[in-house]
Amino acid sequence: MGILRLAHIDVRTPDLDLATAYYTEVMGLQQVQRTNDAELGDTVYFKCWDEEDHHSLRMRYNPRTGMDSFTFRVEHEDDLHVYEKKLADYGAQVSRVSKGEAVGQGESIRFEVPSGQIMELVWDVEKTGNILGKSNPSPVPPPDLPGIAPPRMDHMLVNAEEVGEAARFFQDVLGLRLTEQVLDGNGHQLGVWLAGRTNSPHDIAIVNGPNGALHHWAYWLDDWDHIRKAADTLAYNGVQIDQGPTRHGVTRGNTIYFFDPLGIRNEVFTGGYWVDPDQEIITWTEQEFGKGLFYYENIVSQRFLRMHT
Ligand code: M3P
Ligand code: FE
Repeated sequence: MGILRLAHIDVRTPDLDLATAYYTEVMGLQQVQRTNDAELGDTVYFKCWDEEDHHSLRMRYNPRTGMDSFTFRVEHEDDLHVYEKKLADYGAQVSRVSKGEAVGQGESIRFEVPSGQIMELVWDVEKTGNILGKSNPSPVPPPDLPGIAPPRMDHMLVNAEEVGEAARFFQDVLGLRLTEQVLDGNGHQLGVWLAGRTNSPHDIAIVNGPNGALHHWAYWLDDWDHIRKAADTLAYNGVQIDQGPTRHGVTRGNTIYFFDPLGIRNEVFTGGYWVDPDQEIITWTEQEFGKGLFYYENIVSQRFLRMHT
């Protein structure tokens, strides 16, 4: 049993048309569906070209930018019962979302993580397939896809006032594996990187900051050259770049951070190392965290740490 991977992120934006133009034309995502129901209001679902699930991003109109929730997929249908019990034992309030209540997924469980974000676990996701199909698929997408066009979403980062408490929850209750951590001089965790069943260095990271906040989510690109091309696409379209293109010391990944037109931080990410389940944890000290964040620049940028959604 266990947590497989990040499934989708659900956010609010004060200009859904502008956001949709950016996420389709500049980021190069596929728009899956636009709905307007009584509960959610005007809502757009997006996915990347190589993703199999119905969507990986839900954006709905709301005057206040923010994250509604984030969802991870579990390995087996029965895992939801096991997690429901584990979460109740931990003291979390767990609610069931029934099939039919959310677009693209069946039954799920919802709860608040110790750092205040709303999280869902789901097994039953609607599999709509990638754009290549399963019959003699081409190995590459059509060359004329607009924008950056990442093949898939990779990871997300949330903030926590008590990183240690949040990390213990994700490890002990949800069973994610710690791959890297940043410790202050007293041995307290300032940041943690956690993996599900993937072999990537992180599916979610948690860094010190206000409870409930979303710092960014990241899309995977296949290599450094695609990161360079993404920087060209971003600059050409007048997108505000936050950091990069550069390399992380933590995860070793190549990266660019930038803001969508309504101020949500996005990242494109590649590289990183292959993580085996028995890999020993890598620890960074607070003094070396500048290199951990941005290896070439060796800076702890205040905008980078303080700005969040
Ligand atoms: C990443 C990553 C912070 C560190 C961010 C690191 C916000 O986004 O992908 O490893 O301190
Ligand atoms: Fe990241």
